Amino acid sequence: MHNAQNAGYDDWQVAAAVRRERKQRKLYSEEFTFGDDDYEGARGFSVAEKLESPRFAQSGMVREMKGENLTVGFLQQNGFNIPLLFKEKTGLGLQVPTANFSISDVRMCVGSRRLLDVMDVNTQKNVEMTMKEWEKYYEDPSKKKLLNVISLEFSHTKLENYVQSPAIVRQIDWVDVVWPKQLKESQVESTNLLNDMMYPKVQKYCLMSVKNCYTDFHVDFGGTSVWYHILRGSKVFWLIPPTEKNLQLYEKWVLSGKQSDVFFGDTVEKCARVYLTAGNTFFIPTGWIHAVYTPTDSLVFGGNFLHSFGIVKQLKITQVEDNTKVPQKFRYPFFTEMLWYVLAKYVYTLLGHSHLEGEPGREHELEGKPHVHLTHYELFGLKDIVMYLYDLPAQKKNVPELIRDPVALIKDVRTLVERHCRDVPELAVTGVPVLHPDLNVSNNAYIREHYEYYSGDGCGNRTTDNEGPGDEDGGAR
Ligand SMILES: O=C(O)CCC(=O)C(=O)O
Ligand SMILES: [Fe+2]
Repeated sequence: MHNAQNAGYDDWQVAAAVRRERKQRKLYSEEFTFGDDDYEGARGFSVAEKLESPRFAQSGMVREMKGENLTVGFLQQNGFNIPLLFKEKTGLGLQVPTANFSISDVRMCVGSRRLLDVMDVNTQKNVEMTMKEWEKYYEDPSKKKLLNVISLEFSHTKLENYVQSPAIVRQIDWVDVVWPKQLKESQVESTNLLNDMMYPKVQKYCLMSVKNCYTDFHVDFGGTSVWYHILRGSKVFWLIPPTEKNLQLYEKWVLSGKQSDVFFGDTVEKCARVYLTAGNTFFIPTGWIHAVYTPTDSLVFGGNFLHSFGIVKQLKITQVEDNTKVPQKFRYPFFTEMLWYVLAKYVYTLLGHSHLEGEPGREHELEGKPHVHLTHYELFGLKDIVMYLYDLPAQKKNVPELIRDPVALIKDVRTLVERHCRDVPELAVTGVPVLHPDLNVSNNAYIREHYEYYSGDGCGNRTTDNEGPGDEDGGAR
């Protein structure tokens, strides 16, 4: 789930991606002094030493909580700024398979021929292999390389039936609350080919790591927050808060191309180690810089999400990705389109005006309803989105086809911000999210007509059967 993922690009992008990657490689780690197959000595620091060093034995950087206390109300009150650790999954509304779930089970669920982006731990670069080859590697007692699978997104495979993300994530994830539902439902492809992607397909990952894997410091793409559940094995995280200073240092470190010589944790004031074991669930907020070590063979389920309590940082991280020239294929898919949908959904919810093609307004529903207060996270976030979109060059504004009139939408957001600028933070703590998934109805005859061909099998036959009359009724709300 770190940003060496989401491989998948169409033909016209390939050449550019290869060019960028070559450049990138130069930037990231000057040509390798050791053969690619040597994994001893290629690094200028010892992970073993970093695992021991008292320098990273800092406390207070993680908050331990009980599942039942991670609520929308908690986020409205506190935002989501520090990593959260849940020793047990009780109360999180999280569902995972039983602990005996094997790599072979994963293969049966996603298919032997599924292509995986596998990280070569030594080079921190991706190689491709099939699930079948991966299982063979995993079972091989005399491994010659250290390989790590951290970007197997398994939505739309059988595996998705065994994993339900934590309830809080489903309540705030922009994919669930603002992305047009019908578009998401038209997704059939289970790989992460951008060409076939109908929504940001980053919600469900299966991570399979063998003992001694190491993932170097990074920020998850798009400034996404992460949930991360250890089904089996254990993990060690080094965590660094995304202060202005640290993000600046991070950019410098990435651009220096000296990552394999310099342990980034050594260059910042505060960097803390956290040990996670089987049964633990970890939440990493927007922008936190982290590295991960795997002490024992591990199976982890996790997911990435954008949300309304971290908007300002999310945009800041996008800036960091621009500055460090992270290629498109390693970034949050449809990040900019998502911002438009976020604006449209706040306007729809609070002003009642619809800006989406085919969606009726709900002004009448709002008549006589009490004023809804926004948290400062949301209010400042919305202002920041408007500025961000305004500053983008025209060819990068990526207004979704479904947004009828982006200029009118921005105007409405300005009205909204004016109406809410005196909102009282205490009154914004209601326990109910302003953007409610139930308001994200797929009313949408327009989407159906225009995107129908995406949900076919390529022969003009529809292959999804989850668009029953129930869904269409939803549109009449
Ligand atoms: O578990 C790992 O090795 C890396 C996890 C992580 O930070 C990621 O996938 O983004
Ligand atoms: Fe990560």
